[in-house]
Amino acid sequence: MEWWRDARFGMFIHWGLYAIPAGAWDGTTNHAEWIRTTAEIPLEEYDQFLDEFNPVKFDADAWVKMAKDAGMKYITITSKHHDGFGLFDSETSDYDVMASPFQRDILKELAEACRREGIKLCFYHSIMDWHHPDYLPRRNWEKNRSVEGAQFPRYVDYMKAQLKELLTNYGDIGVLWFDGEWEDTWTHEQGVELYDYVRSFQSDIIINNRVDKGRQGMQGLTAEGDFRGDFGTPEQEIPDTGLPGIDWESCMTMNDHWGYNANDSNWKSSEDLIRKLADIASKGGNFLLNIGPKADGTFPQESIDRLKAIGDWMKVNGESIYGTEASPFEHLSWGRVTQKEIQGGTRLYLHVFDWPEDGKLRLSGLKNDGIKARLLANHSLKVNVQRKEDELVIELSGQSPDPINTVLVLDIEGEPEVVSPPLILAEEDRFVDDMKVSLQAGKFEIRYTIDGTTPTSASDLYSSEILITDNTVLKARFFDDQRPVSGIRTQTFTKVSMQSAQKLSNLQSGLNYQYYEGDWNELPDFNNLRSKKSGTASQFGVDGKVQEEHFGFDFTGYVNVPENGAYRFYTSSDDGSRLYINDQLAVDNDGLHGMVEKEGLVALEKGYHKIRVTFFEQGGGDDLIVSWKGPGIAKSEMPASALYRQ
Ligand code: FHN
Repeated sequence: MEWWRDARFGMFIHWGLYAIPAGAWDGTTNHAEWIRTTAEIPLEEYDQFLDEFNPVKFDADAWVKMAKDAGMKYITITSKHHDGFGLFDSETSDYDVMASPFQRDILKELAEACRREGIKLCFYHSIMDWHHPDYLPRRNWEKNRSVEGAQFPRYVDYMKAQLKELLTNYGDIGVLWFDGEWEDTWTHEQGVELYDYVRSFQSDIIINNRVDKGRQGMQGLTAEGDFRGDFGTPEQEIPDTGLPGIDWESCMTMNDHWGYNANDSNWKSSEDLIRKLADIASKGGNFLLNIGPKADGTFPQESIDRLKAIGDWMKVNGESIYGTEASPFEHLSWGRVTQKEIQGGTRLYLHVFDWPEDGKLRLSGLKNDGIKARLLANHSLKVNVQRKEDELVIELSGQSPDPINTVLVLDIEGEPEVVSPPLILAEEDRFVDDMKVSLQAGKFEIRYTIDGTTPTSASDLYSSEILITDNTVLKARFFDDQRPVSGIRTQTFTKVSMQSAQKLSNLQSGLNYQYYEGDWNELPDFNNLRSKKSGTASQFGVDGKVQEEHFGFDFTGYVNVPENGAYRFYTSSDDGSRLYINDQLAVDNDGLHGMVEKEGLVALEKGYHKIRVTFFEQGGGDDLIVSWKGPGIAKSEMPASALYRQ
């Protein structure tokens, strides 16, 4: 993994037949690499693109040079996306670039250009295949595409044969980036076997976690268990914090589409992309930034412009990204930090997004001495550093040299010794009667206040749980021999009034539900729709579904809460869901997404409260899990024993 961790920054390329329609079909323009499915194009109609694929302006050297000049160290290109079309010369298929007018092995040309430029070539390969007759399931709208004779194991053999070609005909491959692993026909056992199969051809190759079944939705990290995959794959998102001991790579589009969409003008700014790169590196992750080339083989100009701007920044500041590790600090208001070991100490790179107006950049909780500071871009411009209590105050004169991200270098002796503020450990930030709060013990004493004032050496010394009985602003700070050595942790606790329970009789266990069918991109108003069927269920979930996709549920009933208190409700769903308590929206988890969890807090009196959950599934995986947490209840799936209906 070393080259990959050092690289930190790569180019994703989504390219294939779908670049020809460029997102448009039958009057709609929001398609891209999924167009055969999202526009429900029958196979024979989609295959017309095979005869049109002729990217005469394709120039592998130009692509690789743009990636290299942008500071990218590897390229991950779609050898085959879900539509089944191969960008390479495959002996096992006639559905590849050699069957198109272009008749050149694109991946071969790219492999040679990468070798010339010292860029690692990586392949994205989709397990899901909407073209091969043996792949199952079919798309649910492909009513007239028979499954007669389809044998999934034979498809797996075909996929493995293509992977063998990719792993033996194109030289060293850095990463195999699998995708499309979410359908039920692909199993954990097959994932394990495929991981080992790939490694049998190139023992040093890195394989992402979508080879197996452990990837958790778009947040992309691998679930507990023996799932295969060398790194997690957050998609279109960046984890909130670093993830010690976990390798991960955030993949992201420059606009809203992976494959080329001629109508998509929602481009992220170069500033945003440069800051995202620093943010990701400051959390110890890699950034895989996507290009969707056009049908003629060129990159969109907007992509070229952004690659150039990122490259200009990387030429000056690349060392603050390459080979760095995650920040030793918690969230910083003004920017990010990356770090690298140097002779006798550590080099901290301070990525300053927001230049301090008063010229004083503050860095709290660093106990190390022997600090030397300078601008990365201008070695001669020394920077003065003062220590004020736990803070380092770095004096910056004049305007920011780079308003997007100016990098300062702080060289310190030894490893960084950072004292983050004490953790405030509380079940909730709202309570009904009272609540107990504890502070994380550490090697230093904790002084705290509950009136919102700054803790000093004269403030209360923390020794045991703090009882909160009214609205409170709690502030806590570490002290070493009367001297503050950390910043201040602040948390507000609010006293809330409970919703009254309902007096109910002749209840039965379980829930009522209405089941609907339709094609939605967000939760519809089920009250305005005619349901396909109604029923009862012991718990929330999708067991009552009739078809695999394009369906929804509207569950209603009562939840019996055992104690007065603040309850946190959660829905985890693919796709969207909402949860209401006593007809008030408590959790809004709407939208098209993988299994994503959202939550909400409600203060409730002991007894019965009305609960309603709405849910829809458009396509791909589907599931709905409703959980709760409250007085005496650890976070858990809401049990059938708590659910009632009239
Ligand atoms: O369905 C694909 C999508 O087309 C694209 O390839 C992204 C990029 O990783 N992955 C899947 C969606 O999660």
